[in-house]
Amino acid sequence: MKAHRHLAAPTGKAALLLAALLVAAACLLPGAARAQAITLSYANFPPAPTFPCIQMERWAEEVRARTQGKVEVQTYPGSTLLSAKNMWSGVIQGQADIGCISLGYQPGVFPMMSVFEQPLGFSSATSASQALWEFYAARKPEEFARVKVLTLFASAPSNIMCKVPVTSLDQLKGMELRASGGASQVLEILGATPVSMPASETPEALQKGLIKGVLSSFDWLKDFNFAEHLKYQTVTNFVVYPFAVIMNLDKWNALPADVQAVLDGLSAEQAEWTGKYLDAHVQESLDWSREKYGIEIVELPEGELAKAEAALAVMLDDWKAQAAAKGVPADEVLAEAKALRQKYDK
Ligand code: 3IO
Repeated sequence: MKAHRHLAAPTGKAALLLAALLVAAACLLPGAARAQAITLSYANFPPAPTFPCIQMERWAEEVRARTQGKVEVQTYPGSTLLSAKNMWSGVIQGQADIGCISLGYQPGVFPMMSVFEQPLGFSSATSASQALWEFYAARKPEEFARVKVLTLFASAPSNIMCKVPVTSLDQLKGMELRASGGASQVLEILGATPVSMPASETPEALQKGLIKGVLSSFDWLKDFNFAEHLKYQTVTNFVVYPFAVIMNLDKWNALPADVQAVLDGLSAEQAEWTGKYLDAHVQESLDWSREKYGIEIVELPEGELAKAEAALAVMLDDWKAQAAAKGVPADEVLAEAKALRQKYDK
């Protein structure tokens, strides 16, 4: 017994030493940083395979890597934390730390940035996204004062995906098509019947027969599997849909300065990354849809597109009047947005 106790003492000391060494070693591992990690929730409204969620996952990974694991981002795609309509207020109130909004879902809330919902003629998601970010960074519009804007990006130019081939503008008369914001206004002006709703509610509307098609970018065909029912694609390139990634302001202010610097350092890059991802993905989506469902591209006669463009000129006048009524220097802002399109849309 005595010998046993005698032997047990050094074993206990060795165990303590070993434990101390393990703790010291753990401090050198990234796991230790995780123990004191900041966790941020990031809500998104459309399903996980769609581009707003693809860019969310990319952002989350970049943030993890660039903060050496100090910041963990918990992502919630598919309206699992906040729906499209609750996103703006939900982030302001702190139900999610970060959220992704499509500006067109809340007409009137963004009197300045809604210039990017107008028919400015952007030809890609990349150029529109770069223009959006540069404009925002230079102007810091008052309408975003209650949140921190982490990045901005845009959809690709929108086209008509439809159950029937649309070969003339006349055919649009009275046709129920889903859109939002500026894109809904386009449909209205062209005599169609816009049915405004978030992207995330569209599959159900299509299934119920409430709409004949949608006006958005071609990534929808694959990511919402709409190529199965919307076989006819009319290329119009009318408008893009601008998006913003917003963060709760108190949460932002509570972040350490080095983390804030990492997030700020990602903003412009993330805008461009997302645009490039989407432009490439639109091509993939079209190829996939042709292969799997035999979709058809319908060309509007040249004269028809010119006619549409001329009709849409009133949108800019409308926008200017509404923006000016809210104190926005509308002429200046419109000129800037157009100049940025020229700069990036080579
Ligand atoms: C869009 C929105 C959610 C998921 C994929 C998407 N591709 C293009 C858009 C733009 C749009 O139609 C919208 O409602 O924001």
